[in-house]
Amino acid sequence: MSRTALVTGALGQDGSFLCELLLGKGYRVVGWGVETPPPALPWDLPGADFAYRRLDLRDAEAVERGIAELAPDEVYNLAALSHVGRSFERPRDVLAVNGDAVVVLLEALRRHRPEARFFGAASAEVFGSRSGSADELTPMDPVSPYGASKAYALQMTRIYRHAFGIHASAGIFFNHESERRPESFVTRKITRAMARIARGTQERLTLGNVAARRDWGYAPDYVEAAWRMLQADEASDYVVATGEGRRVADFVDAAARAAGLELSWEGEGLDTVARDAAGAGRGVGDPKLFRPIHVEVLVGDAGKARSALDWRPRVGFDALVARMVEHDLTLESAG
Ligand code: G4F
Repeated sequence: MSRTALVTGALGQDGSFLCELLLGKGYRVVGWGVETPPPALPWDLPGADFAYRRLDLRDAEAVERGIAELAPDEVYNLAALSHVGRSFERPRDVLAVNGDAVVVLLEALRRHRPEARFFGAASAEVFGSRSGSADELTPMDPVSPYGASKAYALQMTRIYRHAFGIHASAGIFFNHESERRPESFVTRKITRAMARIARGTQERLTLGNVAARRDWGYAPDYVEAAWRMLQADEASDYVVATGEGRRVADFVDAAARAAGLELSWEGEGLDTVARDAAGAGRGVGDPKLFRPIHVEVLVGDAGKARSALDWRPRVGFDALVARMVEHDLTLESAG
């Protein structure tokens, strides 16, 4: 009999890739989310056993009933308010969705389905800025409401594992991107802008802190790690990362090159400008895009996921950027 997986945040970047992965493995998949589904889903394949339900995780009664009725074998919690910058403007909503709602789910499992396996998406933001790379033993020191909400959820996941014996794992995901990323995140903002600049439909790109260094991987690799965590005998926490840190400016350069442009940089901070070969400013600083507190460097050490789960990122930085730019050039050509 096929296993039933519940995926929260099913229509987001990670949720959609995970639904595809699970359907490909023959699971019956139920997605929960707060969005209205588009007429065609990316995983609308013949024979796919998928159902979507609008459900807000802050509604504890609906979650309890939903878990009791569905009796899932695996639960993947990917629902989140995931924008770090915006979390400074909506801290209470962020804590409710990314923190409290995780406890609502874990509590529903404890009461109605304790044998189910649970995956929670934690985040590199739990660490705050690091000078070296972070692993599972690195102390948490979040500096944004988003990071604090994820640190709370991660710790509650550990508590449900140790106190109640729930098979509850957390993936401490570093940045993971794809052609499904919304433009509110810097990578997709850059690749769409470079595609438009190359096609002459956009003049320039505005940016915040281009010196920030991130560890960027490809989202489908990360949801594969989540699935592997729930197949392991023991639940645990795992850093999921590539181990390579690049600056936002490096991402801009790589995306520009992939779109056929060559940029050179001048100035620092707000005065940073990236110019093209003709001297036109194509990347410029915007004070609104700087955050109240910056996390300058986030790089992860995924050694534990490598050895315990046999997990490795398959798509590296250059291939990721090339893939996203190619997708966005095609979008631009299609009009
Ligand atoms: O793309 P970002 O908004 O991602 P951020 O803040 O690193 O968060 C992402 O990764 C986390 C894991 O490390 C996740 F937990 C989280 O949910 C999300 O997926 O920004 C990346 C960097 C930041 O330093 C930001 O300040 O880019 C800098 N940046 C510079 N200009 C910008 C911009 N970020 C955005 N969103 N937009 C800009 O114009």
